[in-house]
Amino acid sequence: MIPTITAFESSPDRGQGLARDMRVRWALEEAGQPYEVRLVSFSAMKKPAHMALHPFGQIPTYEEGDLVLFESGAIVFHIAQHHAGLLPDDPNARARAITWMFASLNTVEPPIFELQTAKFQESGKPWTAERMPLVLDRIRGRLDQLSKRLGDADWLDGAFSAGDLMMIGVLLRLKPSGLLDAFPNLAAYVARGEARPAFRRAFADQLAVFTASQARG
Ligand code: GTB
Repeated sequence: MIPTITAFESSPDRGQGLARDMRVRWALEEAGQPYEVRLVSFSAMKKPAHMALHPFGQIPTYEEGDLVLFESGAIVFHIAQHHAGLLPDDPNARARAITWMFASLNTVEPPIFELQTAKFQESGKPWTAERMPLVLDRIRGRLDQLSKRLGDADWLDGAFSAGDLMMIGVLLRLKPSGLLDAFPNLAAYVARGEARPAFRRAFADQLAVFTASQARG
């Protein structure tokens, strides 16, 4: 059964691949799994039909027969469990790859999310300028730790896994900030992810949504 995912109808990042459907598209491409995309507007996301799929009225969602999932991490995990190529067979290596998935979402993404909040939701507040150095320092602290762990390895734990896919998906959100530039091994790690054919196909598909909507005007 071909799954259907949801993505933004008009991409606020102009197709840079920063929205979280990109992780799901990438995982499906790595798995060689065809999929369909249903585009949703911001208002449709909050209507009952979409809220029935996603309790928080967001993208991405994933529908496959009777199964409906939300949360990019859970969706990528589901794909990785059911298709070869994203999780190692060895039980311990598999558990470590899953650990990296959680680390990306629970430990690395939160300070990065704070930056997005400070920039976009709190930009006009009188305390934003004072808060920003703290937000940036917390991100740099996490990047420093991650950079030391990665060292000169290609991937976080042996072969490329869903742990890398999620971690790179999270780090990509920092690209516009330039913060990764201070950590050349992390910048190279992200670039290695972006160079994967599956990433490139996923990126092209989500970019096409933006270019099509731009052409329509
Ligand atoms: N924890 C959930 C997950 O991992 O799936 C979070 C899902 C989420 O934040 N979805 C966002 C959404 O639907 C899109 S990805 N937002 C609409 C809403 O909440 O009403 C976040 C995002 C949005 C836009 C950009 N951008 O344009 O740069 C980047 C990331």
